[in-house]
Amino acid sequence: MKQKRISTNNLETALSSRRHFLATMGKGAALAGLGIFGAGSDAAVKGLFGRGLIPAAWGEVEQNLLPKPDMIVHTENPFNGEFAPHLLNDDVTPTARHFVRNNSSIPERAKSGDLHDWKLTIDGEVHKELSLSMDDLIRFPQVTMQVVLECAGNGRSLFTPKVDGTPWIRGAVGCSEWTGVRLRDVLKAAGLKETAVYTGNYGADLPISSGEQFSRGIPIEKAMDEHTLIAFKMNGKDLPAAHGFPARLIVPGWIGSAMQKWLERIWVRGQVHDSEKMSGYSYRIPAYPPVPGDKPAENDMVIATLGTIKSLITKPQSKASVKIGTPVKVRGHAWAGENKVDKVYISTDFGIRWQATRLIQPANRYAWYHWETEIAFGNRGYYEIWARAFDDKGNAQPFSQPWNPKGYLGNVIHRVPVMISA
Ligand SMILES: Nc1nc2c(c(=O)[nH]1)N[C@H]1C(S)=C(S)[C@@H](COP(=O)(O)O)O[C@H]1N2
Ligand SMILES: [Mo]
Repeated sequence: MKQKRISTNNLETALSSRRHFLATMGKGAALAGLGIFGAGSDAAVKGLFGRGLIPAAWGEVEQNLLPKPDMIVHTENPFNGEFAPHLLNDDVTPTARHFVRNNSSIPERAKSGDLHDWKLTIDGEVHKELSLSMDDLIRFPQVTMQVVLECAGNGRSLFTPKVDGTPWIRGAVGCSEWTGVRLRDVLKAAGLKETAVYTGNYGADLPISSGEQFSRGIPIEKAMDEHTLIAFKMNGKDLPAAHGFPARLIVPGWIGSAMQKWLERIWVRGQVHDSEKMSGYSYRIPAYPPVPGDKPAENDMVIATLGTIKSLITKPQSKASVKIGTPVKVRGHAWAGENKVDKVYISTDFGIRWQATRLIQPANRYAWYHWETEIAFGNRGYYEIWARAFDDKGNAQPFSQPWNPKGYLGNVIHRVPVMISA
């Protein structure tokens, strides 16, 4: 694990883009090599080339390194990949272990870390249309917080009957540290009209084949929440290409698709945003539990917004084999949308008996909670460790989950098989 960590750190540096530095350092610094030095402390790179000799191309190749090591890659274009739960044990998810979910290709600007001419436009139901450069944006008060980011489709492969879409297992979730400015400060600067009800968020990624550009939105109340951010840093470094360089939304407690990457425009709307990805069966769930396998009418679908109560077992690793009587550390995370996690219970006998775990409070609201306990098995055999989280509003993870046509918001309990030997 120690060894792994080291390579992870290097990778993280390599993945981080070099641009924000360029923006803030002004024109003189727009020499590519200088940007690389500024962005990081990649010991491996410095060791190889020495200060002053790093080729500009190095950073550009490395920062776009996908897949990340040990990633389970579902598709390469668009790029979609996740990690097995035991690789997500860190308190704060390193950039190198954060899943990537793209609906289309990563924009060229993000790949090259180019801020030239980048502007964030705020228009629509505002008194004053804004067109902000990165220099303008970073002048708003900055906020740093850890936030759980989970794809609404995480767990999709666990639905029965099977549903279409990227077959996420359990790893399309992470909790990294994000730095940005409050969306509400920016919206206030533009001056919201009375008629503003929703945002329509647009990024620089264009569709790979046909259809509309990926665009989603959030209600004005959530946009004006003090925790909703326009982020430009992930884990202390400029946003990597894959995670939305140069800016993205962070909408705590909501599904990942609300967190627009490669952000370029926030269109303040006088109605619920009606883009393709807000309509039909996209990021929408039935208003009632349908018969599994049935396709409810489009009119019966409602927009998916909040995340659900959920937990992940990050230790032990699936299929670990352990000797009778040896203490086993069990650990994981839990999160609950906008609610609080109240407790996490585990069972090692298929749900007959349950025991409480020690719950560790989150670093800040919307970060994930951690939980841990130690158990020993008194007999040999095949066991499963089950974890079940409860929130403060009376919700718990189900054993068998209600079905929906696109496999969104799955939160069935996590089960980790272990073999106990004599
Ligand atoms: N512009 C843009 N933003 C986007 C997406 C996208 O395809 N394009 N995918 C969304 C979805 S569905 C998720 S789950 C998150 C994933 O963020 P990550 O790749 O940083 O983990 O980004 C969201 N923001
Ligand atoms: Mo997603």
